[in-house]
Amino acid sequence: MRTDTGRIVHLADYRPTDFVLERVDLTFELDPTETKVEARLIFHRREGVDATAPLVLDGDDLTMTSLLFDQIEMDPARYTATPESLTIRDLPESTPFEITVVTMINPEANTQLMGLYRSNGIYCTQCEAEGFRRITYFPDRPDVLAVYTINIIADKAANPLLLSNGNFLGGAGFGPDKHFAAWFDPHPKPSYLFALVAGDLGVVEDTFTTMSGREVALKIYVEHGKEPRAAYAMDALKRSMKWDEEVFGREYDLDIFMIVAVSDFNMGAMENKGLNIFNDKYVLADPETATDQDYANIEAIIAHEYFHNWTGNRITCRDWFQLCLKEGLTVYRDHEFSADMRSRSVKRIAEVRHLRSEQFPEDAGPLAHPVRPTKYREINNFYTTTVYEKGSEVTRMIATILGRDDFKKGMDLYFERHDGDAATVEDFVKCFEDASGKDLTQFSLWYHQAGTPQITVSSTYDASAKTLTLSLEQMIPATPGQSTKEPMHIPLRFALISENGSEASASAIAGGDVTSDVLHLTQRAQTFTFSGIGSRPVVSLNRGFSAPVTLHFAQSAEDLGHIARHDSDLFARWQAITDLALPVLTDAAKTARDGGAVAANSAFVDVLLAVAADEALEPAFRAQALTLPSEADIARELGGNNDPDAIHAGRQAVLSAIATAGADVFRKLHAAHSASGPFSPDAAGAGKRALKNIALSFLSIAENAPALAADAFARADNMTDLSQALTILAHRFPDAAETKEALAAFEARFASNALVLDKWFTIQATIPGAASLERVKALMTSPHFQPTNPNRVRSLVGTFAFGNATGFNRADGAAYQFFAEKILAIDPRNPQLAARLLTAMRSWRLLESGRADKARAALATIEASASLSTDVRDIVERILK
Ligand code: 0A1
Ligand code: ZN
Repeated sequence: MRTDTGRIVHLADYRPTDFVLERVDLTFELDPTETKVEARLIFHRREGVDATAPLVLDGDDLTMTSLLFDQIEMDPARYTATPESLTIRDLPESTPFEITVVTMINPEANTQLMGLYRSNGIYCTQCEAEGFRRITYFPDRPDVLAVYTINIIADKAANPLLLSNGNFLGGAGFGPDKHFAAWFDPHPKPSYLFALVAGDLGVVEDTFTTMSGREVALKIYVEHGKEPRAAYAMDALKRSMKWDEEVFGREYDLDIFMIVAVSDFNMGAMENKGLNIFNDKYVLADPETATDQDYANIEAIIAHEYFHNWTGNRITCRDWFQLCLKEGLTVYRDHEFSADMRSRSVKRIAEVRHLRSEQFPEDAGPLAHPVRPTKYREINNFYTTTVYEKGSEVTRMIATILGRDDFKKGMDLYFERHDGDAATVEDFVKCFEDASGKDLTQFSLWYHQAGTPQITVSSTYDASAKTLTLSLEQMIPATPGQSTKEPMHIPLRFALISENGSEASASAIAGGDVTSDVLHLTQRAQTFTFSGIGSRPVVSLNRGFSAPVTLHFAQSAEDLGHIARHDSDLFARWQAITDLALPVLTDAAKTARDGGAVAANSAFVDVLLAVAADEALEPAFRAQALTLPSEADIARELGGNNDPDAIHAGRQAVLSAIATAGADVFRKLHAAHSASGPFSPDAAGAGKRALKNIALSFLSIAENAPALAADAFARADNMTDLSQALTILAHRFPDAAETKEALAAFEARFASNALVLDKWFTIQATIPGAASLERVKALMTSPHFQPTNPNRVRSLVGTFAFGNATGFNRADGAAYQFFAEKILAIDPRNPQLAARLLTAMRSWRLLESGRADKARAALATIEASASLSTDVRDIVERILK
């Protein structure tokens, strides 16, 4: 484990390497505990670099067994090798030279899952961000691009499959029991895109013919017997390849594209050139074992990793500060892909829910950082929703400001100008400026200023002058290291909706820049005047969530109801429903806290039920509308001194009021969508199931009995319906006999399917209430729980900490202490996993003081540990600061 050195990396210190790497030849002799890695590296000194400058290579926990210089053993006086670096002196001034380094590594003992490790008997690698240096000494940074040749030698019976990046060169037997394979990747790449896989796996094969007529072999490798569950991933891959050609003009560039699913993986998946490695959770699906959400995730992540081939691999990042250059852009691309494959508005609603529940709290708390940070202590901690999701929103805003055509021109220019480069955010933005002629200087603040902009809006209508004025003021909150902020360029899509629902057209505008339906807020305070407005319109602002901001716009319930019923932008309709719901829910939380009886506002309930019953609206949208803001949303809205029990109780009371008032509507919806035809994982089928299941949830509340959900559980013919029914049973009726039976039946039926049992862990870990801590502790002793597998840990401990506000924040602080113990136990084994889990405590300051004190004490326990990883130390210190 890398323990903390306190070293901080600054963007301002960037400079190119002293030596240019020309070629990389690696030979792996695989062995579970003693793998030999021979690296032959050809370098030359960069022009202008001091002739005495040594070559310094990165390492992490390495043991070197030999070092040759131009094929001859090197004089030990000329080098210094430590586990963390190899420094070589007295090197030629300008001629190329070859270094041959041999290191010995132990894949079996690699529990961090960085570098070369073994997962269920499969050798695999994870090199982003700094895992390659755990394999061999190397200039392990993204601006060092080279062409790689890879030789793999391994026991033939145990490892019939030997894979690496690029195209297959050939293979043969090697001694009595071994064989070897050689791979060559003609595309220069940084070390973080290196991959190797060896083992015994099943394969699903297909082909794709690219737009220029080349046939590409597609292979998805999974554990034997799981091949049928990879069919959807293959379908998603082919659709991704086609979409990237049609929408971005990007063609695949090798003869083969491979995906390998492994069961131990720290993140979702990895875009290694030509050889993506996936967390098996994001590959395997069939109706019996995967929910609609699983299918949607698989589609999105397969697309995301594939799209990286251009945005990330062909054009990579100069340094890790530029991470959003590949991640924000690639998330934007996968969002657009999913929007094209599914319902655009429903997809947008889901994106915004995710952004608000994950990124907004990050941006408002101690871990806030700019989309393009300027310093880090541990790069692994910067794979954040800010870099990914806010980074995507920033790209989306460029598209909004430029318009479709100029955005496309800018993207084309980026691919043309920077193919083969390790580029920067500035390079990216410049392409859009050059393509459109627009100045994006002010806009670029989105990359540099952290914090979610808060916009206060007011509107006045003057009937005699026929004018509407909109006054807006922006405030960007202070964030760690940034106390003052400059006004940003915020593009707000809008419409003025007249009484009959049509969109009013404004004849003249004063006060600022408005281009078609986008209002450009660029000053701290700005007033826009629209003239020629015959009657008072309702303002629909930030349509489609054109900017990732929070609006404070005191619109009347009538106006919000008008938008909820009439806006042609479905996202805006959903937003209006949310805006109606939030005050009802915050009032309910306050009332519950004071011990009063909660009464849900009937105007809100009427709007909600009208939307639910509106057959003109797609089922998936109606299901989204009926999914009230979460407890975390309510906590955020309340802003501080929060009592999770009161928030939960208030929300439950509002749900009950809706369930009672809408019982007839829900009964009809449930019946109408229950007749199941053949299962299809597409968006239409998923939408119907979502609406049916939310209706079932309200009906179960109205009836206050488990019978309906138990019946649904018994009749379910797919995992979405089954897991939804089980969730209703467990969360609503945790002590009912029906629930116990269903949990036991589920466990028995899926006892051999770890991914499905993760759902069983999650459903139980998120049962509200103080008793859940004991439940989680008991589940950790279950034979299904594997403490070394990240998916298992996340599905039990992670969902408890992130998704069970009442259980995790129980008033006596016992769950915080339990959590601190778990973090300290996981850290030495897998620091990345521990650090990510720990971010669940980032919003502790928003809790009421009793809980906040207990949370701080638990965090202090972690901080006091003498041997923390850099990952955990970085997070705990920032959270406590
Ligand atoms: N680049 C991957 C995410 C990823 C990052 C780090 C990893 O290991 C520490 C693994 C994967 C993506 O965006 O999909
Ligand atoms: Zn990515």
